[in-house]
This record gives sequence, C-alpha cells and structure tokens, in this order.
Amino acid sequence: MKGSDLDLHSRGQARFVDDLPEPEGLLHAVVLPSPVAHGSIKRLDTEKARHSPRVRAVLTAADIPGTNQIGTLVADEPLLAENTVDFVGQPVAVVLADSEAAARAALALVELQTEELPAVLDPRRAQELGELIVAPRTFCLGEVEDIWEKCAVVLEGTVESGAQEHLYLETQGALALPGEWGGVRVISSTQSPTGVQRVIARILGLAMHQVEVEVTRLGGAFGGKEDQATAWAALAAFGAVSCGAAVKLVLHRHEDMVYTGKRHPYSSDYRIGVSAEGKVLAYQVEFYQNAGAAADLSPAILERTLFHCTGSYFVPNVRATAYCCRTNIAPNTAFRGFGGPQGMFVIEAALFKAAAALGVSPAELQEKNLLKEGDTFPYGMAATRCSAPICWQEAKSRYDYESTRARVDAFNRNNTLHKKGLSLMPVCFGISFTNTVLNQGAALVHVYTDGSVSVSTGAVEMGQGVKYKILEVAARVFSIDSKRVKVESTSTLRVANTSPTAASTGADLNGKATEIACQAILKRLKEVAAGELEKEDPGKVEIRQEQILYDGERTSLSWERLIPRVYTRRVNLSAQAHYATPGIYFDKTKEKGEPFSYHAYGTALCEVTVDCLRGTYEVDAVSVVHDLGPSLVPQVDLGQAEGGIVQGIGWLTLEEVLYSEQGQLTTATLSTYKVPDIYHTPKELEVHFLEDTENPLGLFHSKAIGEPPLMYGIGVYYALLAAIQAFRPEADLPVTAPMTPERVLMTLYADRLGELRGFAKKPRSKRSVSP
Ligand code: LUZ
Ligand code: MOS
Repeated sequence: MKGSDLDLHSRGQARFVDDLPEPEGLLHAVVLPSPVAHGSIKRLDTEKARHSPRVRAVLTAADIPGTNQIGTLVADEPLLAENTVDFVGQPVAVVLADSEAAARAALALVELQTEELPAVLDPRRAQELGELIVAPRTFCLGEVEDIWEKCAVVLEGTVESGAQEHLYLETQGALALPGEWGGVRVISSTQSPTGVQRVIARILGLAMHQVEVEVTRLGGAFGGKEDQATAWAALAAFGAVSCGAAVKLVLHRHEDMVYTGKRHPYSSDYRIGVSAEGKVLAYQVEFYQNAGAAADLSPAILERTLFHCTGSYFVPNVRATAYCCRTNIAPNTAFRGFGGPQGMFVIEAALFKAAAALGVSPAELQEKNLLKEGDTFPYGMAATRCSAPICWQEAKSRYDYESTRARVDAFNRNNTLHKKGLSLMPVCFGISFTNTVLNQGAALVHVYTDGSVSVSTGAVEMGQGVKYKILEVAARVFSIDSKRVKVESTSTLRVANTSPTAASTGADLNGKATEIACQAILKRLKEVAAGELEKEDPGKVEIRQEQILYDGERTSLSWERLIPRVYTRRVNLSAQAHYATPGIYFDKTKEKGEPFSYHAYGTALCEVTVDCLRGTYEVDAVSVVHDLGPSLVPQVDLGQAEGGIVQGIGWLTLEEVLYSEQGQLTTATLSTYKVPDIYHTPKELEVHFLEDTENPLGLFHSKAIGEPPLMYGIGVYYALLAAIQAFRPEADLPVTAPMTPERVLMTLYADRLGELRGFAKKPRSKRSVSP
C-alpha cells in the first residue's frame, strides 16, 4: 500500500519512541530490578549511585509525589517496590543520567539488600495457600451433577498450557517532556494512552489535564502494551518532572523479557460426559490461572477464559470455575485472545480424549456438538447469525476433508517413522470488551480548506492496520480519494477517555465514531452545496467520487470547490463524535448477560507430519474458512489472520517460557526462546473469507479480526497429538503445551524413557519448572 506505514517501515523511516530526535538535555533512565522473586527490602541506599559521574538523580518509591500505585483493576501494584519485592525484575529504583551508559554504570552502585521470603511459582500451590487475587468465579448452565450417570462416557483430565512472550519488535519505552505548570507530555509506546495518562496523574499527584500522552505508532504490542506500557511511561514522567528535563526510558530486549509479564500459563482440570450418540451432555472445568505477582488485567482475562470455556460448542450442562492465582513471577497480562485461547484449548482436549474413548474421530464429536443458531452460551447469551456450521462445512468441502483424511490414514498405515496428524479447529470468539464500560470510541475529524481531511481517534496503530480501516471509513463516507485523508497520531489532547486499543475492537469502536463524525460534517456540506446550487433539498445532494450531484445529476461543484465555500459561509468543517456499542451488558452477580456485540466464527483444517525418530515436525497446511463479513481493507484482514495463526501455532508448539526454582526467567533471550520464523510457518497457509455474509453490528457490516485467528493455532497442537497417537495408539497422551520437538520426542517414547539414556524420567527437569 503506497504512502502507507508499510512504505515507511520498509524504508526504515517509521519512527518509534527510540528513534525520535533527542531533545536538548535529555536524560536516560534505567531501572534497578529486583534480583529475587520474593523478599523484604532491608536496605535501599542510593547515595553512592547518586554521586556517580553524570548521574542526575536516583529515584525510589520514597520520592514519588503522588500515589505509588499503578494497578488498573486492583490497587495492588506499586510503580517502585516499597517494603517487599514480589518478582524478579520488579522495578525498585530508577537512575537518571545524561548518558545511558552512565546510568547503567551507576545501577551497580545502588545498594539493595533483601531478605528472601518463600516464593510460590505454581498456581495450584498458590490456590492451596489462599493466594487468590480476586474471588473465584463460576459460570453455570444447567446442572452437571445430575448428568454424569446418564453419560456413556465420563472422562477426567488435566491440561497445561504455557506462557507466551509478546516479543513485539519495539520494546517497551517512553519519552517524557516536562511542561509548564508542573505538567508533562509523554510519548509512549502504549495501547492505552488514557491508561498511561491516568496513572501518571496519580503517580505525580496531577490533574489528568496536566498530562498529555501521545502515540504515533507501536512496533507491535499483542496485548503486551495494553497495561504494561504504563510503568515505563510513568517512570519516565516521574523522572522528567523530578529533574525538569526530558527523560527517555527504553527497555533492552533482555530487560523487557525479564521485567514484563506474558500470556498466562494455565493449569486446568476437566470432566466431560458424552452420550453414546456423541452428544456432550456435561462439562465441568477448573482453571488455575498463573497471574503472577499483581493483578494487572488477570481478573478480566480470567473472565474471558470462562466466556470461552465451551469453545465453539453447545453444552447443555456446564460448571466452570476459575482461580486467579498470585505467584512470584512478573504479573502476566493481556495477550491476543486474552484468556480465550486458554479456555478453548481445554475443551478441545476433553473432546480429543472423549473421541478416543468412544472410538470415533475428534472431528465427528466436534461436528455433533458444534454451535448452531439460537444455542445458549454458559453466560446466557444466545448464538445469533451463528456461522459456525457454515464455516465448518465450507472448510470441509473447500479443503477436501474426506480425501485428506483418507490420504493421512493411508500415509500412517504405510509409514512407521513418520506419522501425519489431521485436525479441524472451529473458533468462536466474542467481540467486545467483557468490561462493558470500555466499549466506547471517539473521533475528531477536521476538513481543511484545501479539501484534505485529518482524523484523530482513540485507536492506536500497532502495526495491525487500524489506521487504514479508519482512513477507508472517512474516504467512503465523504466519497473522496483516500489520499486526501490522514489518520493522525493518538493523543489524549485530541481524543479523551480512550479505551485501550484491544479486544479486537479498535476498528469497530473508533471506526464507528469516525463514521458518525464524518456523517455530521457531510450533512453540513450538503446543506451548503444546496445553497450554492440554489436548490431546495439538501437531501438530494450527494457526493460521488469527489463530484457533487443533485438529484443524481452532476453539478458544477466538486469536493475541492465546495469545501472553501463551506468555510466562506462560516460553517463548521470539524466534528467530534462518540460511539458506544449498543445492547451489551453483563450481570456479575448472576454471571449472565449479553457481553458481546457479536461473535466471530471460523474453522481451520490443520495437517502436520511428525518425524517419529527425532520428534521434529512440519506443519504441512493450515486452511481456514473465516466469517469476516464484507472486508473493509482485505490486505489488513488477511495480514491479521495470517499473523494470528502463526502466533497461535508458536504459543502451542515452539515457544516455551521457563523459570528456575528461584523464579528467574531462564528463557530470556532469543537463543533460548524460539518464536516461529518463516521456516516454522505452515507450508501452506490459506485463509478464505466467507462470502455473502453480513454483520449489521460491525463497521460497514464487517467483523473484527485481530484476535480470533490466533486460536486456529490450537488445531495444530491437536494435529500433532493425533500424529503421536498414530504412533502410540494405546497411550493416554498428556495434554501439555507447548509441544516443542523435545516434548514430541518425550511423548513418543514416554513408555520407554527408562531405556533411553539422557532423558530424565520426570517430565519436569530439575533445573527448570514451567509454572
Ligand atoms: N482487554 C480488556 C481485552 O480489558 N477486556 C477484554 O475483554 C479484552 N479482550 C481481549 C483483549 N483485550
Ligand atoms: Mo489485547 S490481548 O491487548 O486485545
């Protein structure tokens, strides 16, 4: 797309926080991290560091002028540690110097003594100890207890899913510039400008109007900057106001990996009951979420797990309980899917196991229980415009499921050292913030006298392309060339009270607000045009491709000629608009409501080949049918779908986050943490957007795309499990992710590990535990 951010990226001209021209007198901030997972602070002496060359200040909690609190949902997280440290990497002090090297050199001079306290890393252990961040939540539908004995098969199992590092290309960072009257302007790499603004105001004891936060673009976020960009921006602002100088704080990759939270690991127990005909009659599940040392967004993420605990299926009797477990690792946070993937992963395990017990394929069981129009979710909402069955059938026919099945089965009969696995993975994902209040967006649109258009919204561009959707909205409403439109940076001065750009809602909420603002201006343009043309009825004026029509006939007016006339007549060429998603609500006392505006649906067919001698594997194909409605910008939607799929595959296959027993992250480098590269993307990756569908609740009838495709990656996990099952048909395979080649190998030979030298018998090695 010419003239787009992509153009700037490929030329290296896109500016991120660390690329901004450095202001005069800039100070560099570096953070002193807690070296231990849990301890009480016995001594914190900054004297020597303060007197280190070129150091301007060393700030600790004691220097904070306002309230030392950054918690968004629960007030349980200090910006700088106060009496205890609760995870390795927790910020304890910040050093400000006129060079980064000087600041780093001074770090070693800060004297920090802690007395170690017992660290808990395992969420189940935390739950036993009563270390819950919020009270457990339970979603119920029907009554599971009466049902078990009516089932032909009742199975129980445990499922483990791992953490995931966001690995945005641009690490966390901010540049803070002190302003007049004690205020501050901050350029932050955040998904949540208002969240950053609110916390800075609190930390510094300022009114929010004293704090401006601006975001041009982020080099990726994936949820990692929904809540966790805040601390770094607040530290920079704190430094800037304390020293009266510009302050830059940008984390190094290694620091970013250690200091910031990740996707939550979950440990879960399920019980599933299925009739002889293959209908799931009851499902019970307990989720133990490893929240880390502070709430961050964990309670909301926990809630989204419950909302997605039955995946794309209708289950008449459900009891799902979730525990938000406090542990001594960095607070885990939002990550594309926001707990939904963890919930869906478990029901797929239950179906996989139940299918084996019934002697049918998982696909047969999945299909029999697939959501259809009018089915009720455990939270009481009914599935409407439910395209789950259409996507499922379309995926099966478009990608020749039956013949692929036959080919895979034949391959497995004819090969002993290679096995193929096939899976179908339906996705159903609720669109809206589950916290109803966040479902609002706003826009500010200006038309300049030369006919160019400036659009500001609450949406943050993080590489996902929301900017092109908003640009398209303005161009469509005005019917002008998109080259006339510019989508501006996101600033709390231009658009206030923004929700984070998250929950796949950025384009829906802010695009709708843009549409409303443009419509308001358009109405005025039509009135002026009618006047200029000496016609009666502004309703008969139309703009089509920059030409002004009256009653369908071309007139002498064009966009370029009309706009200056509007100005001359002293009519407002600007509009501000607000959009709030209608109809949604949720009653937490009953755990029932209609929390989502709509659901996104689709199905993936996944095929893998496992080398059963080595444990290595290839993802042969991921072929998707996805219901998107009419796409607003197809390249953007395809980019989101492909990226999400590969990221989902990475979560459950390659990406393994490990901590030592002392709570040190042992996978804090790119040599120990593997993300998918081009060689690990599926050899064939096809995404077909369902045609002829409409979503009256979405932006120009389209559907949100940011998160749902990630969950197709779950299908690759179960394809791998199917391949292993083909090698060991009798085994009861553990469901533990990520399914790294190492784990594949261990699972292939789990019954013979004693014979194989070099492998520990215990599935968890001594040095590393995965919480
Ligand atoms: N953030 C949030 C999210 O605050 N609430 C949500 O429901 C959500 N869902 C997905 C991603 N981020
Ligand atoms: Mo998010 S997981 O920031 O939509």
